[in-house]
Amino acid sequence: MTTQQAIPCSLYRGGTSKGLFFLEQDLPLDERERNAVLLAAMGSPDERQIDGLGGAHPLTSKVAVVRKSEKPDVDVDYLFLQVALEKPEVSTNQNCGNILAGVGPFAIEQGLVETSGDSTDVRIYLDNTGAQAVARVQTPGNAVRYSGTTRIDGVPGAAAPVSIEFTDIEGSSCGALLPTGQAMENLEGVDVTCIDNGMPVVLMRAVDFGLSGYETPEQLESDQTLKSRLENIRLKVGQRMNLGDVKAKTVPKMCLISPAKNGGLINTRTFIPHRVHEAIGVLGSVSVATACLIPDTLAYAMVSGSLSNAESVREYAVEHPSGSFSVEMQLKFSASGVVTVQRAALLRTARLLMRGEVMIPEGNPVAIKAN
Ligand code: NQM
Repeated sequence: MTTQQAIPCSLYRGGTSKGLFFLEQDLPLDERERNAVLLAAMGSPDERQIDGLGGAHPLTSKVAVVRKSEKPDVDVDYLFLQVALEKPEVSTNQNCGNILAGVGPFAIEQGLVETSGDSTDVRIYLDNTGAQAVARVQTPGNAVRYSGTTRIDGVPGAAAPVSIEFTDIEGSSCGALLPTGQAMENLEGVDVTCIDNGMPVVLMRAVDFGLSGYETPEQLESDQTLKSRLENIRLKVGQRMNLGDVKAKTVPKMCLISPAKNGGLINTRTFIPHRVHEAIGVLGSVSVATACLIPDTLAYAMVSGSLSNAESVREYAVEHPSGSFSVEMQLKFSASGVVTVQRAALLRTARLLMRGEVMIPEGNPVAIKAN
């Protein structure tokens, strides 16, 4: 017996992130109460998250809430929540493609989706922005298979692939692919490209900050002058990207770009937005790769020459601190030179790490800000 509140949940690694997965029916309906439960489950606010299951980094302080969908041609609805570390804040203002990789396996394990042979396609509605994805999960013998030979940079070892395909993610948070209406502009004395192909991202040249672009996340995080310059730009550009006041928001992401070193398209270091990503987000890399294909962006100038105008499906590798991230994109070129991304697909892996109940202390305070 326990006097704590026990709530069923699963812990998954999804791509290069980790988070708690809940069925919507197991959480309070009231948003403030739900957020209070999630903060307690993670152990926030506390930078070490010592009294909860969070991993003391934004990439391991994530939550997925899943329910059976009532929408046509959709199996499940997925709401992503970012639980802050140092503040009592839970935010729903962004998608997360890494955590998305765990949604298909979770939906099957929880009986929300039936398996259909050796692999099962799970059609997922991303509640945060209204985007849609299809995740293909390995299900031989009607069970989710987690082991396999697929390797992704940023995760040791190999696992079963979860392939994910997105359609129609242009402007998912900002309303337009180039939300400021320009491919490049100068803000606070720095050239920037603002783009949203699934994730709002601001691209800047690393060299414009006196950096090579190949620094480690720790080196960048310890540079307070850099961080405050980036935050200053972020707060201004957030308004221009139709995101409103972004002070307490996790978007836009701030991405320093430099030429690729290992045969990829471009090299990146991404602030998400205050800590530096050990790799790069899924939709974040789709946005960066897309920027590389649009004439007049900062990224295009850095990669031009490596692209062709063929309307074909191609893999684009975005380099990051722990390797590279491959995005397969299908492009359409209009006569006037406008490029549209028709489809983006990529490979992740995911693994169920724990299934059980998370304990919420009695008298858990409800003093929460929801964004
Ligand atoms: O861009 C981190 C992650 C992400 C987001 C972040 C992500 C995406 O790696 O789709 O996956 O940018 O906050 O989990």
